[in-house]
Amino acid sequence: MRRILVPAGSGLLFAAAAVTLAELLATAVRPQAAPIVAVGAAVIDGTPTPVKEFAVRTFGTYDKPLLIGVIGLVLALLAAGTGILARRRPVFGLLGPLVLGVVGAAAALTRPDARPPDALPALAGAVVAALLWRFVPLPGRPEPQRGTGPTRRTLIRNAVTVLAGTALAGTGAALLRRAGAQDADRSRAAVRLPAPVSPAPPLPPGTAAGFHIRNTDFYRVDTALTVPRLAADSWQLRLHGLVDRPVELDFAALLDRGLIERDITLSCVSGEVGGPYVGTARWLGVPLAPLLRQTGVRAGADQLVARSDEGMTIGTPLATVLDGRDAMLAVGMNGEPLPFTHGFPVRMLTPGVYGYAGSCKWVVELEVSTFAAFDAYWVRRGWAREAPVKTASRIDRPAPFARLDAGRFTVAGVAWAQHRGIAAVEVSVDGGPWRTAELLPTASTDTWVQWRYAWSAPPGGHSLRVRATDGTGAIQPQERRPPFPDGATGWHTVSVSVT
Ligand SMILES: Nc1nc2c(c(=O)[nH]1)N[C@H]1C(S)=C(S)[C@@H](COP(=O)(O)O)O[C@H]1N2
Ligand SMILES: [Mo]
Repeated sequence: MRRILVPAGSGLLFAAAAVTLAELLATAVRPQAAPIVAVGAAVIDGTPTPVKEFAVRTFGTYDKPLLIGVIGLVLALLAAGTGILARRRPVFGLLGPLVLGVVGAAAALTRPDARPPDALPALAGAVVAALLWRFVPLPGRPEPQRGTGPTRRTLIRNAVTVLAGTALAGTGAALLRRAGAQDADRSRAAVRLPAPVSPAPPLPPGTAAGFHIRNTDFYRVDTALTVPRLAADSWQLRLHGLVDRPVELDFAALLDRGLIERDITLSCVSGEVGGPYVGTARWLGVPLAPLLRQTGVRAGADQLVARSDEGMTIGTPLATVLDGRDAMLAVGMNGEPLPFTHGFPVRMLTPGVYGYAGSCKWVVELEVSTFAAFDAYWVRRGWAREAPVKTASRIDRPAPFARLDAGRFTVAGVAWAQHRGIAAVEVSVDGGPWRTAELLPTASTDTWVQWRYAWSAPPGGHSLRVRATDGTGAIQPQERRPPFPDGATGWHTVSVSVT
């Protein structure tokens, strides 16, 4: 047993030293170059979309910590195995770290916006692990000849030294990372957003609670394994491509252009019928269309490609951005600077288009391009190039399988068809005739509409079903279709029992 456990432990110790060193170096190079995170991001990228959806569905927001945990576990098993193998075949002590280092470096280099130095942390970690293994004997190491090897005492002292060095490097990495985060926190705390030159119209009287979703409750969907923490003071936006006058803007210059304030509902194409990936906030931002026009968009361009700091690409039809809707570079959300999770310091926002095709968070680059020349991240994975939001409606009250008392009950929910607006919502009980629900007032076609329906609930099991009609008069389609490739359709149905 000891002949297995001791070399396995040494393998783990070398791996811990290598990964910790790589973490420390990554704080200098850039956080996405840390090997475990880089491998995680590469796994996310390479995972077929249905598997990704399954993971999100099954594990919710825990999908990413879980992925990191699994990668850590696999690495630990490989390291322990290498330690055991290396006891008999010393060459494994060199090969193991180098192979793992190359995997980590390759993962870092396949990040969309990778630069050569991104390979350094993983490679340096691997080289150091191999050197340690070669020159710093730990317990469990093969002895060249009986009796000539270092004493047990030396071996243990070596192990303790490597462990202490690892702890030191780990502490250093944690402190540096914290300093970086504090920098971003400080920058966000220092942001003073000017008052809008064009404020949002006041909410019409009669809007119910829950119209705006609090920032902490707002759904979050992105591929970022670690939330990017950019500082506003060093943020820059590059607007280039098929334009006559490319520009670069910093945060102050962006704010100087004047802000509009709008209530806009954002929704995710991966939302299931009745699902939670939709929310409304009061956004503050710089209108995008005038900025684009000033740069002189060239004839033939039909796509605006947004790139984020961590390498996401999101393509939006130029015609959509320029058609007069309130497409913006948003800097504020519900009265505060954007939260880091929602794109601080700047995100794009395109009302009427699913998030993956119009609302790039942590945006640092806008490229005027063509659909023929470039496929954005999700388009390469089979999702639709253009993604106008489909008309949808949801029953929020009663909850599925609720038990209700017989008598009067107010059925309530939301419906959305951003930029077309909602003209009507109807409710059907037990497949009976459609009855018109009451729509609470709204100020814009870009937001969801709250609705309610007074139901006299008779005892028994019942199903409630909702459908909406959008501003063009089109009824929400009944056919149940999954989110892939351009958004789910179908009527939300809720079963309840009344006693
Ligand atoms: N940089 C970046 N922006 C992104 C994404 C992403 O993964 N990375 N996801 C998009 C998707 S799929 C959606 S639905 C919205 C969600 O925005 P929220 O997280 O602020 O609700 O952001 C979009 N912008
Ligand atoms: Mo999304």
